[in-house]
Amino acid sequence: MTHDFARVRGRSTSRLRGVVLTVAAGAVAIGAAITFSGTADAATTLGASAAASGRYFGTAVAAYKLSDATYLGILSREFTMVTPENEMKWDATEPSQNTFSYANADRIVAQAVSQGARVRGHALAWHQQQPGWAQSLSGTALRSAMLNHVTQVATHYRGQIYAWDVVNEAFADGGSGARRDSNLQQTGNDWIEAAFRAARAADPAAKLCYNDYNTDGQNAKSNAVYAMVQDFKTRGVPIDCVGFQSHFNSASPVPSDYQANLQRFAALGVEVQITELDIEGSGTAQADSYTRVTQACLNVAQCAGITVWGIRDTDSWRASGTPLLFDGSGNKKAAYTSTLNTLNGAGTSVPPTTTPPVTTPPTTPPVTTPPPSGGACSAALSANAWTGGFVITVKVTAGASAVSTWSVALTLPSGSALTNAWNAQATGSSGAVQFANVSYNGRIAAGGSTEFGFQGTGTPPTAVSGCTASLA
Ligand code: 9MR
Repeated sequence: MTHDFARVRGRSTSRLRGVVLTVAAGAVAIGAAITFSGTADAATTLGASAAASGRYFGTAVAAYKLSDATYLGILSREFTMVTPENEMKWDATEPSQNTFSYANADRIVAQAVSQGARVRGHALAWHQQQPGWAQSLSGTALRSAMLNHVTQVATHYRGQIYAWDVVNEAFADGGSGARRDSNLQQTGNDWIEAAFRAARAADPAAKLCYNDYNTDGQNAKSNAVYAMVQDFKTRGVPIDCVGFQSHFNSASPVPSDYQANLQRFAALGVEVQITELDIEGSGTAQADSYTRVTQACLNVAQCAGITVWGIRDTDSWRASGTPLLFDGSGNKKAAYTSTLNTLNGAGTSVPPTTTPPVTTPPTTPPVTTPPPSGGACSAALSANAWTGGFVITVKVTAGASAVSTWSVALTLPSGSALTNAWNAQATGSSGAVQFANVSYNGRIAAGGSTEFGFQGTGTPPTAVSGCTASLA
């Protein structure tokens, strides 16, 4: 486990519970009808059962529901992590520029503290739920406003947040693997890393997450997020965790490679968190899906915990799909029981429900091009490839003199196509393509370097054909 559970409530008793449960499960496995007194207590809440394996179990919370006794009762009994459902979003916390409004979010944080739970902050930068004044900004004014927002809000909650969703839902749906077009994206492709850096500076103790939906299995969108996280890790951009929202229904069921996808992200050196779980349905089918998700988290050492997106079905943003663990009256559903039972198997050798092979793409060693004529710059390429697609990272290094602009050329194999590039302006999408610097990364100090990347379909290029630059 790489994450810090020091603040988990009842940590030492949780460990004891884990031991007792392991014994109990062993007894069951050999068919002995033995009841261990005391084990029932360990197994009766989601939070305590998750804590037995060092994990949390959380829920989204709405401030206006804290006066509902049934709601508050379940919240304080069951959950060890709390996410404000809307109260920490930009429109809620900064309704007018530079005027901050924290009352509702503060109430949720106070409730979390009073019940010994931790808080996931959600969300600092997002294309949705922006205040009107931000929606009307663009360019540098919007970039500055966004960074100021990140700084102010993360500073207000410094030391009180387990993990921040620093950036939410920044990638497009579908097969493009591209960034979502948004006002924030149009301030420059590096807006995400700028937000992460600002958040780290404001609250160094909070884990910083990227959070998204439709990234729960391996697909073009999750591959693009994967490439971004890998790039951030390579370049030292502060990122600690990836949130998988996990909103499921019959049209978008739990993917067969859910666990494998969590695992490949974990292998990048980030914590993985299930951040907004809800599964439409009822009865056994719904219960089984909750079991699969819960077991997947338990099977991935770096999966720190699960948060469901609300308490009762009637609290859900899509209440008609009855996607949660408690019914509208606050009764435990079959999905609750299956989730709890699965958590209580933690520490035993329960086999994963679905373990397709982990298809973490191999990283090819960097291929360095011969020094270009004039020696102004050189470029080294590394590829992550999978069947039908690839992500390339290119490191551009200045020669003995500083450069002010640069351009890298390469040829894509026949049948391959460029779909998306970052930190560079691409010309061409098949065959010979060129990548020129963007405004902020043209200048490279003598001997220094910068990186850009691109994604494509087909087979990856294996070499750069040239790097040219103008001297500064
Ligand atoms: O549950 C939230 C709902 O109350 C809001 O009206 C909605 C506004 O966009 O946001 C919902 O929460 C979203 C979360 O912040 C990000 N991922 C998707 C969630 C469901 O839409």
